[in-house]
Amino acid sequence: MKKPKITVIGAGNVGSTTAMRLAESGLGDVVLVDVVEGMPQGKALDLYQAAPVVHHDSILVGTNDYGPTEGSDIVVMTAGLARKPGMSRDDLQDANAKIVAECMSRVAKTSRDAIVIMVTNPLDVMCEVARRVTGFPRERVIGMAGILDTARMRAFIAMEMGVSTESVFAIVLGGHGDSMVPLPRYTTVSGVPLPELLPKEKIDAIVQRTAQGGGEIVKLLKTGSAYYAPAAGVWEMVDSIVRDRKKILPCSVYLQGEFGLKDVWVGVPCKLGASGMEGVFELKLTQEELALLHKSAADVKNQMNKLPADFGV
Ligand code: A3D
Repeated sequence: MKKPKITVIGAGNVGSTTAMRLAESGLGDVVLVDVVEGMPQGKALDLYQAAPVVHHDSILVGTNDYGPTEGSDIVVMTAGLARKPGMSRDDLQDANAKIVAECMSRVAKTSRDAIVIMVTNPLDVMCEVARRVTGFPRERVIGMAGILDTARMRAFIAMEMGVSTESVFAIVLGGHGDSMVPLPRYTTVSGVPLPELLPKEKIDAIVQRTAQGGGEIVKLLKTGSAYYAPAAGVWEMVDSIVRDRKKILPCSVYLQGEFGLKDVWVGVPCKLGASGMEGVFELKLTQEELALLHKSAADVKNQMNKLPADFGV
């Protein structure tokens, strides 16, 4: 059977780490694309030379053009500027919209049937750029953010309670920004809801740290933003799609009436399988939680409205 072909656009920190995780777990052959001459070729060769040692049969190639990406099953979009200290994700919008539009116009021509996983920030708005430029249905443009946000929350809870991260399950909804909506009520440790396990002040502190989790890493790194955990988030989405696992994962989705929201991208739990985003999982929210989700969606919509009508590609 043919191995899946996965293109990763942007061979920087997130892109190259993603390529490594995908190749080493045998999910498919990987094509790494970047504008910097020689860099994706060098990184792909370096990653491939690890194969005899870490035992995988994935082929990795690097390229500066889209010829080798032709007919990709999955395209992971990581190209674009990353945050530096003092910047918000929205500060990246104008520059990254141009990059995303340019790359997606190439994808639309070379990989018409691909499922696109977006990573470039500001995530939810860049999903809209990809949707408009490719014309792909919402099932095939999906944003990676919620897995990262929930993974951060799970890690903080595990640290606080001294338990395995695997025993912690969390849900974070909303846009990938400061107005994201962590849901402690649906967060459990081995099936027990978090509010029964930790005092409110501790939970509030964890929620706050989760919402600012990206900024915390940017401040520490000083020269860029997080990439190991983001690449793990992409890996989990690709794994669910390639293996048709139908995992329920929090992803940015173009909502069409779910949760009372329409024509806006926000993080919600959805089913990922061989067809891409196979359905939104509409969990029951309290009035207060729903209001927070709508506020977060309004922030995304506000940024979406600042996009140009035409991307010139
Ligand atoms: P970085 O290491 O700078 O890599 C970006 C790469 O994109 C560089 O190698 C550039 O040369 C390349 N690039 C720029 N323009 C193009 C183009 N037109 N075509 C192909 N390649 C191009 O950044 P990074 O990997 O740390 O982050 C990449 C993006 O992901 C940024 O926008 C981050 O903000 C975003 N990001 C999002 C999350 C989410 O959870 C959504 C997490 C981490 C990073």
